[in-house]
Amino acid sequence: MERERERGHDWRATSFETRAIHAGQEPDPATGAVIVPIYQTSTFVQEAVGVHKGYEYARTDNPTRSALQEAVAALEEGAWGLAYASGLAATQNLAYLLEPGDHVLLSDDAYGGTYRLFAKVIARYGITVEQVDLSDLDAVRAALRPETKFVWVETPTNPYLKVVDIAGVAALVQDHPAMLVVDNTFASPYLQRPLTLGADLVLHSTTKYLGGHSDVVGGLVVGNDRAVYETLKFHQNAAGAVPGPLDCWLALRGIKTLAVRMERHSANAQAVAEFLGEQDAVERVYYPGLPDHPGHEIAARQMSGFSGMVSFTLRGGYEAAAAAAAATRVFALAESLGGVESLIEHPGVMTHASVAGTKGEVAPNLLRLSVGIEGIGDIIEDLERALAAVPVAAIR
Ligand code: P1T
Repeated sequence: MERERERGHDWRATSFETRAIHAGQEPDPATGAVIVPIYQTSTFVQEAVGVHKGYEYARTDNPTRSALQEAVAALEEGAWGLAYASGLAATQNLAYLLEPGDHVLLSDDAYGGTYRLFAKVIARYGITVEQVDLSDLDAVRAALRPETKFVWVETPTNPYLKVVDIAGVAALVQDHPAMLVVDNTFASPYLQRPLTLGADLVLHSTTKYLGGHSDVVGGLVVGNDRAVYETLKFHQNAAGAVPGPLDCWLALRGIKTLAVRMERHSANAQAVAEFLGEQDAVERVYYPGLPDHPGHEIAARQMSGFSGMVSFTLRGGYEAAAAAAAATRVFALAESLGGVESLIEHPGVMTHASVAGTKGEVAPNLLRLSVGIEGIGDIIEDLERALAAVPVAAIR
C-alpha cells in the first residue's frame, strides 16, 4: 500500500487482470527489478534500535510476503491480506479468534483436512463443530445459535461442488455475532469475490488456483475489519506458521496469469462435464455449470464462470472408480487441484478419508477431477480411456 500511495497509482481502480499483474508488485524501489525479488533473508538491519525500513524479522514480515498479501487483497477487494504456510495454517490462525464454548457451523461438504482440523484438533479446546448443509438456507437459520462464532462456507464445495448462496447466508448472519468465512479456493477471486457479497473473511489455499502450477503450498486470508486483522496478525507472529519468500514469490507469479487460466479451466471443465453426462458408465455428474445442477442459478449469479472442478460417480461402486482412476495418462492420479495439469483422485480414500463415518462421508464410487488447461481433445480421450478400463462386471 505504501509504495502504491507514494507513486500515486491506485491499482484498485484497474481491471482484475491488471491488478493480478501489478497490485503490490511495483518494480523494486532499491534496484528497479520489474519482478518483486525473493527477499531470502531472516532478518533486517536496524540503523539504530527501532530505526529501520519497516522490516525487523522475517517471521513478522517479509517484503515478498507483503507483496503477495497486497496482491490477493486487491483481487478479493478487501482491505488487507495475511499469508500463511498452507491453507490449513490459515484456518488454524482463524481459529485463534474462537473462545471455549463457541460453536462453528461447517459445511457438511468441505475439504477433509478442514473437517479434521476443526473436529479433531480445534474441538479439543472446548469448541463445538457442527456439519450443516449450508446450501440450504433454512438449515443455516435453524442451526445458528447465540454462541455460533463462524459460519464456514466452501462454495463450490469439495468434493460435491454444492453451491452456497453467499449473499443469502450473509443476510442470515448479519444480525448475529457470527462471522461468515468463505473458503474461496475452488472459485478463485477471478470467478467469485465473497467480500462483495457480504462475507466477513475470505480464505484461500494458494496451493490451488492462485499458485496454479502445483509447485507451492500456501494459504491466505483477506478481510476488511482492522481489529480482526490486528488479532490475526498478533497470533500469526506469535505462532509462526508463515510462508517462506520463495513460496510467496511462486504464488505471486501464478497469480499474474490467473485470469487466463481460469477461463480455460472453466471451458475445459464444462466440456468434460457435458461429455461425462453422456456416458453409460457414469451414474451422476456434479458440476455447477450444468443447467440441471441444483445450484446452477445461484452459481450463475455469484460467479462469473464455473471453474475447473468436476466430480462424478460411476456405476459399479468402489472397484469401478479405482479402475478408472488408475487408467488415465493425461490426468495424474494425485491429491490437490487447481494447477495447469489435470488431476484425478478418489476422495473417499484420499482427500476425504477423514470424513468417513460423519455427515460429510463421500460415496465410494465418487471421482474428482481437477480439469487442467491441456488440449480438450486430449483430456476427453483420456477420460474415454479411463471409462474403458472400468470392468464390465463391475458396472452390472
Ligand atoms: O492443502 P492446504 O494448502 O493446507 O489447503 C487446505 C485446503 C483448504 N480449502 C480447500 C477448499 C482445499 O481444497 C484445501 C486442500 N485440498 C486438497 C489438498 C484437495 O485435494 O482437496
